[in-house]
Parts: sequence; C-alpha cells; structure tokens
Amino acid sequence: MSNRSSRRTFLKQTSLGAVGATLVGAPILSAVADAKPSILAMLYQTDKLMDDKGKYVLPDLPYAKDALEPVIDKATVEFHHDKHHASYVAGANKAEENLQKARDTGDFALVKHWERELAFHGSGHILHTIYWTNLTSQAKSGKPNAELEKALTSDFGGVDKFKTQLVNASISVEGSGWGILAYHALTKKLTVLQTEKHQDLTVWGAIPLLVIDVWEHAYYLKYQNRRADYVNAIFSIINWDNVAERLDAARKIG
Ligand code: MN3
Repeated sequence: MSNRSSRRTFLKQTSLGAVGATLVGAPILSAVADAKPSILAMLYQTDKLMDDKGKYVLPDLPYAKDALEPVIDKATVEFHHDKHHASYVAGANKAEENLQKARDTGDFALVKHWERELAFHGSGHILHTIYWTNLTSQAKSGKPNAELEKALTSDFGGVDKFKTQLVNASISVEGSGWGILAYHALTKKLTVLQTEKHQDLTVWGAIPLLVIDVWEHAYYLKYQNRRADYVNAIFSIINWDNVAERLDAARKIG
C-alpha cells in the first residue's frame, strides 16, 4: 500500500469516520461500545464525504430543495448547498493536492497556508454534510427516540435543558460559526460546543493519535527559541506502539 493510499484509508477510517461517531447521534452511542464492522457502513452511508478515489465530493441533498420550507426557503438551500458547500469541497481537494505536491517535491514553503486551507475547507465540508442530514421536513421531524432521550437526560438533565443550552450556545456564537451537539469519544459523553471559526486549524471529527506540544514551556529551558531542533529531536523518543494502539482504537470507534 502506498503512503498516499494508506493515508487515505487512515482518513476514511479514523478522522472522517469519527465524525459520524462524534456527531451523528443516538444510534451510534450504544454501537460504539460494540464497534461492530456494520457501524462503519452505517456511518459512511450517513456521511458521504469522499469518493472511492479519496476525493472529497459534494453529497446530494437527502430531500428536495423546498422540503425545509417554510423554516428555510428553497433559494437559501440552493445557494447554501450548490455554491457555499460546493466551494468547501473544491477547496479541500485543492489543499490536499497541494499538500501531496509538497510531500512529493519536499518543498514545504507553503505548508502553513495549505494546512490552514485544509482545516477551513475540510471542516466546512464535514459540518455542512452533517447539517444537511440533520434536517428534514417539519412533517418528518418527530422527537428524540428513547436511546437519544436517555443520553440527553443523562448528560444534560433532560431534553429541554439540552435544547435550551444548544439554543443559547448557538445564539451567542460571536460572528459566524456553529452550535454543536457532540459525542466526545474519549469521555463517552455528549457535550454542547460553540465554534466561532470552524477551521481553527483542525478538522472536526479527527481523533488525536500523536501530538507534539510546541508551547514554549515544552522546550524552552533546553532549546530556547530553537523549536525546530526540539521538534526534530522528539522523533527519536516517540512510542510508536502507543500510536499504533491509538490508531487501532480510533478505527474501532469510527
Ligand atoms: Mn454554511
């Protein structure tokens, strides 16, 4: 398996798959504990982020463009999906292509730019894909099923309390952003989060496997301003077995 295809497999199986585990909702909660292979199929059906070649793709809307009327009008859905969401998909692919080029040529002069682009467009693609599937017509909306209600009650003290928190969190986001109900894979709890800038140099749903602390407190006594020396040196003390164990665990979750 080439580095590129193993990376794609990794992305599909961990960070992108984990989006479903993190954000899709109740049916996933009990399923996570079992980590049966069918869960993966279920998640990928829910969130179609990539095609078989590892390119990000714009998913079709799961309903007609006027299905959300009168709450969200047809023209808004059309612009939002066909223009805004589509531009996140194109931007994420462009960032991946340029990062591939950097790896191939060894020229990382623009790595900061392309990582930022990947975070911005990748997060936009993931969050919008979830957003569309989170919505349906008023006639079909219904209410949380028993399992979701149980989880919301356990972690928020009730469905109404959860709803009030999510409403207030969403209203009070500064500037543009999102209100989010998330499942935290590491604590196994539901949580409400705000995001002001959805990129924030991460891609939603990613599960950390290997982290390098580059705050000055992590290296300044020995390396002072030579962060690059510290970062290069740290690779001689990585516990790769631990990283592999985390990848294995993440694949089972996502
Ligand atoms: Mn949007």
